[in-house]
Amino acid sequence: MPNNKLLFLLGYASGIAGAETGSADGPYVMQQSPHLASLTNEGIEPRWCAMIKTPAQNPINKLAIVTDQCTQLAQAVIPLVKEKKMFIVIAGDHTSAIGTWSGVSSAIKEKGSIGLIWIDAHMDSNTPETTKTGNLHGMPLACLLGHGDDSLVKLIHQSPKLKPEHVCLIGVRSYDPGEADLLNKLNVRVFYMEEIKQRGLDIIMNEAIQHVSKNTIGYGVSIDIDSMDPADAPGTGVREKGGIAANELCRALTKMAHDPRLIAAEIAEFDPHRDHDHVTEKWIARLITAITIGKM
Ligand SMILES: [Mn+2]
Repeated sequence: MPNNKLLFLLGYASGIAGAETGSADGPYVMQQSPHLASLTNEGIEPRWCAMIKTPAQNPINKLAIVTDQCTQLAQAVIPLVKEKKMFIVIAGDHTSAIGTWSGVSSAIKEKGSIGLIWIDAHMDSNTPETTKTGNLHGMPLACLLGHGDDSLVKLIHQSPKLKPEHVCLIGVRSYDPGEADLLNKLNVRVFYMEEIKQRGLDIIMNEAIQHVSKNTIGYGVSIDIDSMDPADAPGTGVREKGGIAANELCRALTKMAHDPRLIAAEIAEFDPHRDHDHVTEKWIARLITAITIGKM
């Protein structure tokens, strides 16, 4: 349809940075999804422009592989940002964020800083010093803030990619003490799940958008599937009870659809092997509709 809004999609088919590797298949399932294809009826024309894959050989050096994947993703993102094309990254493990937002910050760095809303059950702000599992998918936000392995922190250009005052987290309900200390020390705004239950996601999202728009030239949103309640969206690796209702998240995201400050979005940690009856897959299509055209 000629009047449809063109939406560029990039897949990050990696699961090696998590405890389980099933999320590597998430982008492929979305690429084939009839629910995603049916967005053309809603006025969205999805166009896949990249699919970054983990090399098939035995992943002996995960850090080197993640660095390589994220470099490829960042390089795919840069021209889209420069041409002001709206895009969404579909991942895979959440290390995608290091590639996505390093690319965005590199593309706009002469003009100013970017803001980022991180919607997640976790903080993803561990460092090699504070992590209990060693899994890199628990570290991407720390890397973007300038803390972590050098190859990820300095990906594409010198760190940090994000200033702490331009970042906020929404939906946090499970975290390690070390990562909470880091975010506290950096004075990053965290909207914990309790605050969302008390005040409502609608108000929180308005505040979050204001927060990340202050002194930035635009903002992005990185959504971990585990931010949603696992009763609604079970298709993810590290489920945490008591999350955001999927329809509430959709409603809140519609605020971004007509906001010229929104640069890009990312949806990570979809594990199709843990999904039931394609329910999470359907929610992802609805999240995309909400962000792209502001419809529920
Ligand atoms: Mn995450």
